[in-house]
Amino acid sequence: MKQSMTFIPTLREVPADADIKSHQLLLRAGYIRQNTSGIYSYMPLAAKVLQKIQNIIREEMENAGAAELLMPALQQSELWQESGRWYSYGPELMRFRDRHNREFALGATHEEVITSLLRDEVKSYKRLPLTLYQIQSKFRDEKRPRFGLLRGREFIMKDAYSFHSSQESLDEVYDKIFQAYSNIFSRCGLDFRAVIADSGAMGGKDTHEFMVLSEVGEDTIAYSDTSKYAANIEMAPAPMEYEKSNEEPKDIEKVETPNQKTIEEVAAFLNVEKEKCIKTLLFKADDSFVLVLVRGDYEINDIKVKNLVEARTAELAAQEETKEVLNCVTGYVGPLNIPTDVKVIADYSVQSVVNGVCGANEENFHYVNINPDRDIPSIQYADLRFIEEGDASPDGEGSIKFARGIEVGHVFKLGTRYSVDMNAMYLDENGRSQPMIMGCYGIGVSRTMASIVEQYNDEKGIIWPLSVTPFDVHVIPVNVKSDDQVALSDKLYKDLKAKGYDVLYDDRAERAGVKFADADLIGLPVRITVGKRAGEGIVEVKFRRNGESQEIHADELPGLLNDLFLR
Ligand code: 9G3
Repeated sequence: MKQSMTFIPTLREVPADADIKSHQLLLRAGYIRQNTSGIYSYMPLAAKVLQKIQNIIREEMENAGAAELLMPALQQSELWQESGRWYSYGPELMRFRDRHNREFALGATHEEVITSLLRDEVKSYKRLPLTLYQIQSKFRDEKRPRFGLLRGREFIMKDAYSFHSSQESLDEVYDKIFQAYSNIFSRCGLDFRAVIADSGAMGGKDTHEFMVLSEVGEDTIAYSDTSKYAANIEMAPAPMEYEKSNEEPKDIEKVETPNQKTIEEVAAFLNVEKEKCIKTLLFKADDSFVLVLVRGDYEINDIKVKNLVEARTAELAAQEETKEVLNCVTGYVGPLNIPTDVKVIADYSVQSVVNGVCGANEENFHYVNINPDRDIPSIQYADLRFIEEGDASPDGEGSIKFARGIEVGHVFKLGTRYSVDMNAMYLDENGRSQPMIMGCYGIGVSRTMASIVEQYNDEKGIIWPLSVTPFDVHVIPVNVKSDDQVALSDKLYKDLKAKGYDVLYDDRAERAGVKFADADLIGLPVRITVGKRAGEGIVEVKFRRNGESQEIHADELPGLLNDLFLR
């Protein structure tokens, strides 16, 4: 491709509202342009990278036994009403009416569509298992799109769905696709971890997220410093055992703690360690309230609360709700004398509190010498806190460290959540009608491209791995007015293309410095500069990865490229 023919609008300066490397570089190197908040155009170079990533995905999904199809982005609301999600999703689901005033959603995901498609086609267990996938734009009206392609409102996803007549079959396909994902992200050159994850609103049991390690990642991964254990911090189990002091239990006392609300304030005011305090927070789980206790030096994990009480959502109750339910302002809430219909659950760490402090459910008062086993009736203990760095790894090997990650893949065992609601049945070997068992598997394709840039860049620009680079070789004549340089460049362009290399030919009448700066930004793996010694057939080859360069005769190029591209 000649640069005078294609469209690579590079920028000299860093765009103002781009905060992370991949967003800055994809803009500056002319790969993307923002149309409006969270919505981008993929320019020619990005279109080629996306093609390469998608082809890697296609190869691996085919190996895993999945067939590619393409579903509509326009989804009739009736399908989402059948699954109940028309009402459970809020403004994030982009909805509109057609000319006949019928309601539609723009596809945020395709569980409803694929399930309705298969329920009409699959009647017998003999037709299962079936794994289908598509690569298509998805639409989610994010409240705060940010970080360029990492959190957009229109993005490219590979979404796959599998259908089974047994749990074993689902387990088998899940493992195959799990392996396919590992292959895909490895082939893209990414440093990633597969982590145990929470299924969110999707329900179902097993689920893993594929996380690219990056400081700009929104997720926190808890991983063992000596084993392969890794989990989204939302899910990582915290220890159950805690040391308990052997001091004698004393009698409860109510003490005045004027304006002392936080654990820090109360602990300082009463001159006790945070470990001696019990943090009590009221949560709203779906439509009921639950009182959650945790030792003062830990934080409550709302995902664990949600999963324990099997709610769709669980979040901190609002101030006025706390006032209403416990007749007390936050900061003085405690587990004593609370309404009997409010369930009390406590993190295991609370069991280690002896003669502790807790709110008195009365403004400006706390209790001291609380001993949970003695004083707090019907308490249910569970793992409810966030794991912390230094905690023992849940697999018993090593201790936990944190890293930030960008979620580029997520695989789920859905079970029959959609097939029951949408009546997607099949006849089993005994002729009995059964709901299909499902799995679903997603990759953020545009997010994967941005993640690669996050992991492969330097101060001059992008450094594409060979597997996904938009072009293999950048041919740059220093001076397009020199006949020798143009003749040799034309020859190289022709010969290398004939040998199957993707060549970008910078034939622009620009100053050398501009061409070299653009080449560094664009980030192709090999740059061939055709300069003063073109007459002798000598060119300079420079590798973008390590900056090494050498002068060689043009005839030696195919051999050298052969070695590099292993062709
Ligand atoms: C929506 C909106 C946003 C959503 C969803 C639905 C996330 C939604 C979860 C999934 C699960 C899997 C198939 C590919 C892999 C992921 N955000 N999810 O269902 F309507 Cl607005 O998408 N789907």
